[in-house]
Amino acid sequence: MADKSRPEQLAVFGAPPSFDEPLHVGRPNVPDRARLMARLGDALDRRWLTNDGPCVRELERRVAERLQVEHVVAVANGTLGLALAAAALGLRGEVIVPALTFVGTAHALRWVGLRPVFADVDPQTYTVDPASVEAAITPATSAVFGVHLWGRTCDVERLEAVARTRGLALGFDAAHAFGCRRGGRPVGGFGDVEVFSLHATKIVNAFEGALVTTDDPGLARRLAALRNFGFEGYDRVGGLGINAKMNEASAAMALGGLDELDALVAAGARITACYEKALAGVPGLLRATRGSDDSGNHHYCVVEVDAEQAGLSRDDLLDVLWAENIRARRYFHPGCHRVEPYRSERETTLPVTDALLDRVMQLPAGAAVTTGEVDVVCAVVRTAVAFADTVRPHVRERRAAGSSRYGFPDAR
Ligand code: T4K
Repeated sequence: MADKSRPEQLAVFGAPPSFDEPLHVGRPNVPDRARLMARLGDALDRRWLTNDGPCVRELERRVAERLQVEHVVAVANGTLGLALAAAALGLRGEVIVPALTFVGTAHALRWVGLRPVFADVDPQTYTVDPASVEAAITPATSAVFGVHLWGRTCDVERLEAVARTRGLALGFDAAHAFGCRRGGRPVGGFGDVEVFSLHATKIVNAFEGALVTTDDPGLARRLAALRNFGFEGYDRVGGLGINAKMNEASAAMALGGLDELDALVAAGARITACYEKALAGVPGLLRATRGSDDSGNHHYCVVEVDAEQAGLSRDDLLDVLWAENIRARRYFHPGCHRVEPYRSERETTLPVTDALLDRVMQLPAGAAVTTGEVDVVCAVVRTAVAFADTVRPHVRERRAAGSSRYGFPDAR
């Protein structure tokens, strides 16, 4: 491991970068290849490649068992999963969501003609604040969709109480929360419906894919029809649908991830522990706490940078990391309420969300990262903060001159 203990050893000052190849935050977990190839081979032999095939059915059955939920409907991706969930619930008008989420949460609702209304989040858990949700309810509101951001579960109990008393549907974007539990219960059975993304960057991935979970048989039936052009049987189209089916290759990939889920969580926990140890005591670098009833999947490492205490802003630190080829990300900047089409539609002020969006940064984490790589990331962070007075003017000068590498066009 290259020595990065002095500022002149940092790549931002011209030293060689820590990594020759980019170290990404979303490096996919790749399951056992032999088993994956065997499953793919079986699918090819069967000549049944999509349309509710055996791998999809096995995935749905096994996930239902694991998550202790009655129905699982596999679909092509999380965005379509959210859109179909909203359509199957028969939502109208406004749906309250946090703005601190991937833009896909809001876009999904918009594609089915709904208006996302943004609520603020809790500064400790980063999930939607039930009090802010209540304040955003209008006569046009039909539902609340919480987001279990970075595997931190929403305040499900308070949101359920709000939904019940105000007569609203309740869904969860559980894109980040496969394998997470709240109060001992697996995420998947909360609210009316939950949607897990199986995008390549998620703990279990299907290349692209998603799972919609519910205990409501009617909802599950509508979801199954919606994902397949509205077909309710041969030649029987019961209504509007779309093609949101999961194919067999995707399901085979997801089954491989599911086989390994416990090991992935355990490996991710080792990475989390490594970050916690190596970053403890670095001034201005905060890790949000987690409630004792909330157990995560250890797929994400998110830190908040307090610029005053660290002597560097989050963006300063990102420039230092990117120069090292460490592709940390400022998810989910600038926030859904500050991107089109939502920005032009209504002025939304969300003090906690806005403050977090200036401070948070996602570091490479999860089972696909090694503890050796984490040691390097942390060494760079520690040196940057320890020599903040030297680093800060330098990176800011580079940024002003347009030489920041963060998000540069050929980032891959
Ligand atoms: N709700 C939430 C809360 C979500 O986070 C997402 C998806 C959704 C809903 C929608 O679910 P899906 O419809 O996607 O199933 C990426 C993903 O495309 C997106 O799926 C994901 N969230 C989001 C958090 O990340 P970008 O625009 O940041 O992608 P990109 O290309 O910059 O890649 C992200 C990082 O992963 C990079 O560091 C590169 C790395 N990467 C990516 C891929 C695809 C790899 O190392 N290997 C890969 O194969 O959106």
